[in-house]
Amino acid sequence: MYETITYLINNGAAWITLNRPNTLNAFVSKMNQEITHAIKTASASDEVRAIVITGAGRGFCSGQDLSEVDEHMDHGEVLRKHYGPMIKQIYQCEKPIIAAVNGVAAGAGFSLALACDFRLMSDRASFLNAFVHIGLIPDSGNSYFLTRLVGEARALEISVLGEKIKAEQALSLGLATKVFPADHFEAEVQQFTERIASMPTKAVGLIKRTIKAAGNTSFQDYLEEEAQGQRIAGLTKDHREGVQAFIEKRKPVFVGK
Ligand code: T3D
Repeated sequence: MYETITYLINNGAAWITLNRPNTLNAFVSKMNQEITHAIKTASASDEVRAIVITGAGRGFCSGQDLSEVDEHMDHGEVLRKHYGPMIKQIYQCEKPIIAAVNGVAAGAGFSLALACDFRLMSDRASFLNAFVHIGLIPDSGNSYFLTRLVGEARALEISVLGEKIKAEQALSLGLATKVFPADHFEAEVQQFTERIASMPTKAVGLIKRTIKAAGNTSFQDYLEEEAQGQRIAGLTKDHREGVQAFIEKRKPVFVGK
């Protein structure tokens, strides 16, 4: 069904693999569209309780395919039409999204990883805010996410200097959630994903929503967002199961509803 990505569901998780390994999975507009579609599909599926985005071969994603760039291109329109909708779909997704960064994530590939909720990195992976090296500015939500993660001063350094950030450095900067040795990377990602997919999925989505509200609204509006979220969480089967399991002194079995 897809040409530039693969999509499969396994054990409650949707796995989206960027599949243009000869270019380290560079973006072409078809790939933007297919990722957007796959996230939408996963968001709507009752089977899916976590989403993983990773890359085929030795790279995660090298950003825009530079062989497709020419001087007649309106970069603003490319963003409005292709990158913006993809990043928005990720940002608005209520299910947890994990970037399994198996190799280099450069340019909009870095932005894609930043838009996700968790960034698991192989110790051979790296981030590169490559835009400045081709005379562009970070796009696809890059500065929005980066500034929130590392603060203005660091975001400026990372964006203007455009230096490669290795996995361990990414971890100490708060850009990576966890770093795993390349040899066990897939197994560790699988295990982490299973853990996330077995959580109370509705509550996780509502946690995402309230944390976003915390950074973007007044305290009064935040308190209202929190009250609305807790009301919804309190009506879930998983809330009842969590309380019941506590009383019965057993591990809860959440169903994501
Ligand atoms: O309209 C708009 O354009 C707006 C949107 C912009 C979004 C953006 O993402 S702009 C930023 C675009 N990306 C870059 O500038 C990164 C370019 N790539 C690199 O700097 C390096 O390739 C990497 C640091 C990512 C990896 O370096 P390395 O040494 O590990 O690998 P390599 O040898 O450079 O690349 C391997 C192959 O992938 C190579 O092809 P070949 O020689 O084996 O046939 C290389 O040409 C290809 N490749 C890597 N990145 C891209 C690419 N091909 C097309 N586009 C790429 N972005």
